[in-house]
Amino acid sequence: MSLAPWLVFLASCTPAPKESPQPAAGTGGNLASIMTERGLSEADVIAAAKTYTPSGKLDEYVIMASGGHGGNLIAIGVPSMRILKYVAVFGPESWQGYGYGGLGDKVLYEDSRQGGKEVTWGDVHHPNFSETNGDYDGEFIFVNDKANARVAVVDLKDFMTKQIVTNKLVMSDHGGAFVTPNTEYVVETSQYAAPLGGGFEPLANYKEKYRGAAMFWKFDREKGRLDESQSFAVELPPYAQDLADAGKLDSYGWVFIGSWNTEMGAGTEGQNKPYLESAASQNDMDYLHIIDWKKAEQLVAEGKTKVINGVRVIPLETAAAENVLVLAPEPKSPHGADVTPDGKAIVVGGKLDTHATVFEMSKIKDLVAKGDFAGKDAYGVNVLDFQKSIRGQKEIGLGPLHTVFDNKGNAYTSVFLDSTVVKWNPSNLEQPTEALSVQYNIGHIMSAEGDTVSPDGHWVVAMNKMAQDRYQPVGPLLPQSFQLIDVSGPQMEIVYDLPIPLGEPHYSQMIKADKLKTIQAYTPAGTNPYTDEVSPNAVAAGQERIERNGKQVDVYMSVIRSHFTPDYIEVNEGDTVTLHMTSLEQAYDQTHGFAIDMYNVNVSMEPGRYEEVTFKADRSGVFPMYCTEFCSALHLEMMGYFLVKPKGA
Ligand code: CUK
Ligand code: CUA
Repeated sequence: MSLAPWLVFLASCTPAPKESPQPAAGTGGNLASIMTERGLSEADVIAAAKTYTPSGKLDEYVIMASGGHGGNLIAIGVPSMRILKYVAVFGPESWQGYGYGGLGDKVLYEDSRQGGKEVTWGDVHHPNFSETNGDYDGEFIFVNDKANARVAVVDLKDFMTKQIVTNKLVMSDHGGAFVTPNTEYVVETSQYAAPLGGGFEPLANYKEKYRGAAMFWKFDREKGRLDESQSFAVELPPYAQDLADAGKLDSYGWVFIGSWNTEMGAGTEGQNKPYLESAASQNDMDYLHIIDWKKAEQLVAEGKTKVINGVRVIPLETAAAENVLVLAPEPKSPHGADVTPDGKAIVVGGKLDTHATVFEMSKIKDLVAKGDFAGKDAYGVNVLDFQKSIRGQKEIGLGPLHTVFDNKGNAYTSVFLDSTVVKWNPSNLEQPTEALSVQYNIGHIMSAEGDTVSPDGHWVVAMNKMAQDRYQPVGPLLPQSFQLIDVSGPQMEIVYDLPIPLGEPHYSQMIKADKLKTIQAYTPAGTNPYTDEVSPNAVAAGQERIERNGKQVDVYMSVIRSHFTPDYIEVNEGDTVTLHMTSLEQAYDQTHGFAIDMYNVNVSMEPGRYEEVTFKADRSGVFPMYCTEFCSALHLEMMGYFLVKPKGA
């Protein structure tokens, strides 16, 4: 990238001398004096020039980052690193009016963890864009909830959560939500083993009764929803499956999942046994799980499944016998399993090993086809020979976790204990590595279009767990920290630090912004964002009304600058009230909100949107209802009254 000559000139100026006639502090204007005042180096100014995005200019990329145990997603522009939106997914969010009485409640609460426990949060780990031919297509993004084994579908035409499905087999997941190259499936694999389908088993029965599972959620692109009835699972041993990735190109049809507890440590069990932590770290090798999902599909079609909680499951014995599941030893308590863009290799980072291990897909396929196995595990699953399965190993540093790729054949591995990003070449393991220090303790790493068959290069993001001296302190709970790294030059350079003031973002993906085709309004007015159809209960101007049927009161309301019609609703205590609200706006950015004070009712009314709120008028009194978005000069006047007559009045 070439800098404007004036900037190169100014940036390379030595600090202005004291007696300089240049403006003094606070009077602005001159780059050299600003650099002096603020103590900026030339490199700082170049970093600023690479990332600063003037008012009115748009970013080239958009990151969708997990909000961790905040339960949401974060949209961030690149290179500016400006936060664009939090997308509510697994928890209520009042700005978006999600979880406060509107239609979104059905998505959020209806399928919230079965078994009678209402769950109002999630732990988002891995967002994945929908793909077409192995490339992000910008239509949807999927995320998993590690805490409650759920997967959500977010529609990128309006950045709204449209569906949440609950995994009915397992209690927690981690290897999700990964998509196959044409989004045939959204893959969700378990983490902590438990009896499949729920139910009680003592820990002493861990090996016999506890299991993991790889869930293949069928994606119906037409409907934009996961189709539970077409989904299936593969039963897995209780090895604490970890990160997963779907094969592409040469490895299309396969899924890879790491694991870290092949020891099957189950904690102290209240006796004199080691903690799970140390029990799970005994073996030098754990197992990379290699699943042939094309073959799994066949077995499902042939009915070679058992049904648990309504889910078709390929039993472990069948998966083992048919080589739907094959294992390869991987060192040691590994974390990431990342498929290279050409699909020819799988890079595994061993948390307790100093290497990245590169598995070779052609070798794995050959060995499986020839039935050349080194042995079987305790469940009869075929195990490949380690040396025969790999391309090689690369010394990376202490605690390699995740690996991403650029457009020049390079890999970038996050190294947790060393706090570095290490650049290396998975096709040429002799090539020396290059390390960049990051601040601090990097977890995931991400690159521009990095999980596609054709990464873009230029940008890598270090997603750091710790940030103790990077930002103004805000109490003992600190933000996490994203560092934007320019990898376009000969050396990696950190060009921006972004604090993430939410739960711990585990993974993220970065998409070319022009792939996103968002709508400006719901058209025509009265469109239900969850069905994409005009609601039969939407109203045009002049059709607004209140209908009473016994104790049911239906209010057909329109919303437009700067009034609700009707703006006065009177009901009796004990009535059930349903508000059918139609925004009659079509102008971009003309959003209203609708709230009823003291009734915990709050929805967002983007242009053209239909909303519906049903609640019981169980408290008598006078309750103002008002617009929560500053929508016009008469925004404050956009209000009305909800009156509830006390019983017997
Ligand atoms: S995990 Cu968090 S740093 Cu859930 Cu992908 Cu590796
Ligand atoms: Cu409508 Cu404020």
